[in-house]
Amino acid sequence: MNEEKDFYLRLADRGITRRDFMKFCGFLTATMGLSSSFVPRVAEVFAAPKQRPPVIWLHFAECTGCTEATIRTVYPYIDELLLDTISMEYHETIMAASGRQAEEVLHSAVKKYQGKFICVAEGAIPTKYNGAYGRVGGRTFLEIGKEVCPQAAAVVCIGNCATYGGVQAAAPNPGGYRGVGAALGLKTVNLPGCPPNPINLVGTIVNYLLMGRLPDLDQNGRPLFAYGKSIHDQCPRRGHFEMGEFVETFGSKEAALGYCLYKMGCKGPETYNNCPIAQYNDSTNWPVEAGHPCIGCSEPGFWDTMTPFFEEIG
Ligand code: FSX
Ligand code: SF4
Ligand code: F3S
Repeated sequence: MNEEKDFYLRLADRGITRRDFMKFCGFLTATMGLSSSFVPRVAEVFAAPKQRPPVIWLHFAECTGCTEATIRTVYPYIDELLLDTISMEYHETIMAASGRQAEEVLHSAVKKYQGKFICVAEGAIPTKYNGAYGRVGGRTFLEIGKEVCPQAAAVVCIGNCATYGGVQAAAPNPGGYRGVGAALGLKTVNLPGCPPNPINLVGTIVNYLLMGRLPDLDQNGRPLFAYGKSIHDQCPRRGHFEMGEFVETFGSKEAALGYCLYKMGCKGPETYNNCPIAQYNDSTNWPVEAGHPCIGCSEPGFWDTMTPFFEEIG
């Protein structure tokens, strides 16, 4: 009880009211596909966590946009909620240690939490030339991945790069970049997007803490709660698609009227993600709503299968 009281006091210090927090929990519960009766239990995961799972976050070949998306959210301070709920043992972007000291932190965290930690992997792994295209601390990404990932309780890949290779794996892909699961021959939970929506990482972790297991996945390793429906099937412009009302030039009257972006190359019919519902930047907007076609950033094979971005699906 005291722990819960302290939690709400800490939130108040950050300018978050209990009401704001419950609103966020309601949003998260709905995103996870759970009924509203779960809201108090979801709140409890943050306010009085029964366990704080150790997390080791690895960076491979990427732009760090996934980390940025997760730690830069402003409302309702998902980053702080997340860091209060898990125990981040290793994360190169936010840790104070560097160089040899950082290597030691990784080594001892893997040893201490063997079989118990969640490994969050960000970025693709180069597989050609013994992985020579990417190194940290003198070791290749491939070596690091092979050592750390099989020792985790679960590997959660964040972003299209870690899940399916992303831009690194685009043709001609000289380094032989692959997603982490394919590069290491492991089954992973995949949270694609370029960048992915941090709410889906939070939902996956809360699901784990609440139900004691990882969420149900589709055939591409993506949690069904977030990636179970196509963008097209959830799109507010869908009525225009059905009516044959299309944008054919950016800046046109049709664009201003919010017509369908199919003819501008929208890949929404072939892309599975919850962007229209969860939205980005604290639920203010998402690509199609902002007038840009979906470029298919949460699908396997993005970029190659989704380019040219501005041409109609063939
Ligand atoms: Fe990839 Fe993450 Fe795209 Fe970047 O770091 S999913 S390049 S926006 O963000 O890995
Ligand atoms: Fe479908 Fe894209 Fe048109 Fe929306 S804008 S209805 S996702 S084709
Ligand atoms: Fe990506 Fe399409 Fe959503 S481009 S962010 S899956 S709308």
